[in-house]
Parts: sequence; structure tokens; C-alpha cells
Amino acid sequence: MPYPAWLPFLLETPDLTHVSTPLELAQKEINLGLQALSAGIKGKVTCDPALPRDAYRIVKSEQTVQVHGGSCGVLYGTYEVLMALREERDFPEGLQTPQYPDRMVNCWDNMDGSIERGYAGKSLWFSGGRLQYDEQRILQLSRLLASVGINVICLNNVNVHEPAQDLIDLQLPDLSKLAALFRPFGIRLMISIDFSQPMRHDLSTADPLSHEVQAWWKNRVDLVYREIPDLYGFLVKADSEHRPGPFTYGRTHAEGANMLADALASHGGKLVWRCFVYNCTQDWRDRKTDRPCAAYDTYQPLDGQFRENVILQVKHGPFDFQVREPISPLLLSMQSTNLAMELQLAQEYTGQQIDLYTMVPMWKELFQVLPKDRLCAIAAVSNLGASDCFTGHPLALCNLFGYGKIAWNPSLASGDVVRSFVRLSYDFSQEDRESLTGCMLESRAIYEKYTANLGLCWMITPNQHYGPNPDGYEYQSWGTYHKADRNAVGIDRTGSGTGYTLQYPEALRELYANVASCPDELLLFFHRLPYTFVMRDGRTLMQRLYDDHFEGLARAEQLTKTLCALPFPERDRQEIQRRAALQVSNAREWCDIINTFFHRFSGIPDEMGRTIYD
Ligand code: GCV
Repeated sequence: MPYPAWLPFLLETPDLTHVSTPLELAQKEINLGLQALSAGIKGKVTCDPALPRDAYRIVKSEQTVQVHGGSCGVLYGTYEVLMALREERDFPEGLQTPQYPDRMVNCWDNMDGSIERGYAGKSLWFSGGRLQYDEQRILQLSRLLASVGINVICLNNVNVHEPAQDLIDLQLPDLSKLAALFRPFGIRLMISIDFSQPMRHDLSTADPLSHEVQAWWKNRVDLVYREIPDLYGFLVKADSEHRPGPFTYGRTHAEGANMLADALASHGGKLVWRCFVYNCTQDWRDRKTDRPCAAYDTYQPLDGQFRENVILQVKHGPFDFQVREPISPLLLSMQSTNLAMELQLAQEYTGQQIDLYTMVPMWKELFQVLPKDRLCAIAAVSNLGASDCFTGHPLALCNLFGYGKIAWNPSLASGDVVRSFVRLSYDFSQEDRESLTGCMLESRAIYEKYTANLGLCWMITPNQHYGPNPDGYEYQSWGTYHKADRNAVGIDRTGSGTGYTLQYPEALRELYANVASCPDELLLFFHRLPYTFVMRDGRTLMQRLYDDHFEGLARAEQLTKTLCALPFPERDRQEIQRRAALQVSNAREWCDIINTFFHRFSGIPDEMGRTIYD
């Protein structure tokens, strides 16, 4: 039984025999969809080669709805027609074009079928060391991705372990077959590669300035493009968390990335280079090194040195997808380099698709400070897997849906995106729809309150990254410290501290560096403050830590009650209820452990006299 996700009216996967282009697919989809919706109108799709690739225009007359679009726009316009009809809203007027031309999903799938930071079951396409998949599932997934405009999928983990290194050596014909399945949906494949790959082929070095290495990559790329002429390109994690990279040879990351970009250039391929570079073997006693400074320090001096087909992919915050981080200053400072912002749909630090956590409101905060034309692409670490609904928690699908919507148009309001998801996915009364939308919209704020609030990060269980462990990362080598002691907590990251705020443009630098203007949610990210510090609302820091945790737990309990009372279809109900119960016990552990942790240090009682376990 196919899982319909937010396209329940398109239960059937269209017969794709002889379908090889988005136009042919769009023509099938519009007829199928209008029929399924009993819309009583005819559909017509025409491709206008003069239009930009992804653009479309919808024109409605009495009896017909017409989609005119570019080569992929025809498909995006078609899904928009169907979703608008289903949502009973108007069609968008005028020419529709996406904000970002490349809207990518990065899958961290390993070839043994496991998924790094995957919370939705096994890989949908790897098993037992090779490509192996159910075609119907791939088609369902492609349809979901295309319906929200996602157009690039990176298949394998950025940590390229054996045997994934064989993907572009031994598995090309199989990759080519998979590429053909995604192609009519306008989705192009990308592959993560290992920087030291030539050394598995009898070369003694992977130095990017070696002619032999350059020739090896050129030859390899030519072979790959012979099989998959529309491959999007390569994704690279280099000199990061023990992965090989140009630093081994005393080369810069511009030299490393450009060498690969040159090999890809004649095929129109892109080289996506991740900027997740920091010292992961830091001594916790070292108070000078501050991990959030690392990406800017490494890449900002290289601005303008990258080839045209290189895209630097930067995580949205300076750490690693914590519940709250300020925007990465690198994203604001590179003026002459192509940039992609990396989001994470996989809920690694945000509840692992057990706790409800809807991300759209969090992303909207980033777009408020990011200049509109700053990015040429956007990427998100996938939350997909082979679970029935693709994301383990059926409501985690909203993060995939919302990502596509926001990647197309970052100006959309969070409420509108989530409301659309709910409306499309469930046949609820208006009251129930609003109640579910409300739960989803407040889920991030609730999670933040019962876990690490006020900009505290890394209080999570090491490695596993679920559940509380406030000192778990405190004496480790990952550069992830809060430095709580009996008087104070947090790190001074201003000019008189680690200097991290100096990486921001002036307005943000001032905002964050000044305790009086720094938003409460980021206070302990930027400042070290005593527990007796009086916050804007008159409460002490210690009291706010207690209050937020109690409030977070109470709201999580209420949220799960509301969720469990909603009339979800049987296919989703059990999973949602099971996860809701786990969320409440997780919230209780967080609340009690964090409150106890700070109480033991500070000795300050809760003004409200609530139970704090000692
Ligand atoms: C793919 C974090 C995660 C790792 C991940 C890494 C990255 O460190 O815990 O699992 O590795 O980020 O983004 O490369």
C-alpha cells in the first residue's frame, strides 16, 4: 500500500512506462489528479522552452486549467494546481519562480543499509553493500520531493566509508538506472566522494596540485558522466571529523575544491564543498579555541578564490544543528563565493523524530537576517528512511514538505506552510486542523524550553544525541562546552571573550555583544552570566532556567494530550501516540535532570517551591 503523505488524493503511482521527461509526467499527473479530485475541469500542460527551467504560470478558464512552464516548471505547476484545488485555495497569479535554483536533499545513507543519524528505518536504496531498492517506493518518494520542488538528491553519506567508495567505480550502471527513475521528476543525483579516492587506485597521493591526481579525477568524472550525463555533481566533506582533505598536503580548501571543480566543469557539474571544519580533538582545558569561530576563520580568507562551479555548503549555525544557534557569520560574510545553506531535517539533536518538532518557524528566523540574494542553493540533511511513512514520525513529514516550500519561497509564513501540510494530509474538521497546526507551530519552542534553553547547547547524551546529559560533552574533545560552575554558566564570545561576535556584520555584532540587547534565547550562547543575573523580565537567570523547564514539561504534556485526541487515520494514529508518550517521558527527564544539575551547582532554591530532585 503506497503511503500517500501529503498527496493522499494521488494514491496511485502513475504508470511510468515510456515516461522520461517532466512534461510527459505532468501530462499524466494532471489528468489523474483532476479525476481523483473530481474537479470537473480539464487540464492542459504545455512546455515553453523560453521560460526558465523551473518557472510556471497557471491560467484558469471556465472549463480548463492550463499550466505553461519551463522544462521542470510544468511539473511544479501541475502539483501546485492539484494541491491548490485540494486545499480549496486560489492558484498563484503570474509567473512563479523559485528563490533558489538548486534545492537539495543530502542523504547520509550507508551502503550496508544503515543511515547515519537516520530515525526512520533503513536506507531506501542501499542494502548489503550495494544499490537495491523497491521501484515503487522510489517513485512515491520522487513524487513527494518533486511536488514541493526538491530537485537534487545526494544518495550517500558525506562520511564516505567503504564500500561507498566503489559507487563511482563499480556501481555506475546501477546508479544510472536509479538516475533514470528520478529523472522524469526533475530530480538529479549527486554523489558524496572521498577526497583520498585516487589512493585506492594505486596513486601515492591525493594532493590536489599533483598533475597525476588531477588527471585521475578528470578521467573518473568523464566515466561517470558517460553513464549519468545529468549528474548534479559531487558533495565533499574534507578535513572534517577525521575525513581526508587538502590540509594533509599543506593545500587550502580553495585548491582542493577547485581541482575537483575543474574535473566537473566541462560536464556542467557542480562541486559542493562542506564548510564543517573545526578542531574535533580539542583539549577541554584550552580556553582560547572556540569552535563556533572555526568555519569563518577557515573560509572567509578564501572568499573569491573558488571556481564558478564550486558551492560552499555552510551549516546554518556555527555549531551543529542545536535547538537554537545564531546564524553562521560565514553565510553573511562571503561576498564573492557561491553559497548554500545546510539545514537538517533529520532530528539529530531535536528529538530524533520521536518528539514533535516542526522546523519551519526556526528556519524563518534565519531568513529574517539572511540577505535574499545571498545563496545560490539550499540543502537539507534528509529525514527519510524505509519506514512506512518515510520519516518514522508521520508528522515529521512536515519538515520535508516545509523545506521544499521554503526553499522555493522563503517569504512564506510558517503558519501557512504548516496549515497547508495539515490540510493536504488529513481530512479533519477546521477545528481539528487548527488544533494540529497549533501543536506543530509551538513544538520547537516547547522542545527548547524543556531541553537546553537560553542558548545553552550540547547538554545532550554524547554520541546518541537523545536525552539529557548536561556534562556529557563538557570534558570531551569536540569543542562543545557550557562551563557551568557554582556561580555562572555560558561562554563570553564577545570581543573581550573569544571574539566570535567580531565575525558578524556591525548590526548583529552589536546586538549580540551587548547583554542588554542580546535576545534571551541566545543569551548564554554569547555571554557568561551569574545565576543571580536579572533578566529583562525581572526574573533571575536561575529562576528562568527552572521556570522554562517546568513550563516546557507542562506544555509538552498538554501538547501530547491534544495530539492524542485528534482523529488521525489508523495508519498514523498508533505511531503518533506511541511517540507522544515517549516525548513526555523525555521531557520529564530533561526537566528534572537540568533543574537538579543547576540546583546542585548554585544552591539557589526555586522561588515557586516546586520539586527539584537532589
Ligand atoms: C555525517 C555531526 C553528526 C555526524 C555528521 C556530522 C556532519 O557531527 O553527529 O553524524 O556526520 O555532523 O555534518 O558531517
